Amino acid sequence: MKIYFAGSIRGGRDDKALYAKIISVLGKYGTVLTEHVGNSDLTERGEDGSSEDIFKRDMSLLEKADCIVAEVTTPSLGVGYELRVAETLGKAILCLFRESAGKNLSAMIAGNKKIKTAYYENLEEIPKILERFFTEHG
Ligand code: 6IA
Repeated sequence: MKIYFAGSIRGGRDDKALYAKIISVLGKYGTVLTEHVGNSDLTERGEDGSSEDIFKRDMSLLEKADCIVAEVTTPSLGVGYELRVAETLGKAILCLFRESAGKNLSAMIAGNKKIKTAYYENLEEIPKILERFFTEHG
């Protein structure tokens, strides 16, 4: 199973530690193609390489992936874009939204029947959510 994990980068790095933890749980189910999303050295300022190269590489990884798992609590244009591309490519899609953060989830995600959205409060709930998703889509 090739898993594309998506999480905010230029949209804000407040949840980067959480991304790293989710990526490590995802390792149980397959290969995470995008481990860099959890890299604590990666900042939102964008001095991290050519945008064109990043775009090309990520779109090619997304094509190769079997599914996409996105942590969507911190809103990110890039993550939203990736989700739409994944939908067009017919990938299985799981979004994770942390209700306790007090943010509002876009209706483009919450209202989309092609996207499974799991609402959670804390990290301890993630293994169960992933187990359910990969049992259905494994
Ligand atoms: O709009 P955002 O930057 O928040 O979009 C975040 C999404 O875009 C993530 O899910 C990533 O898949 C993708 N993305 C954004 N920036 C990068 C990036 N920067 N590298 C890979 N994917 C990215 C540089 C990384 C580096 C190791 C040189």
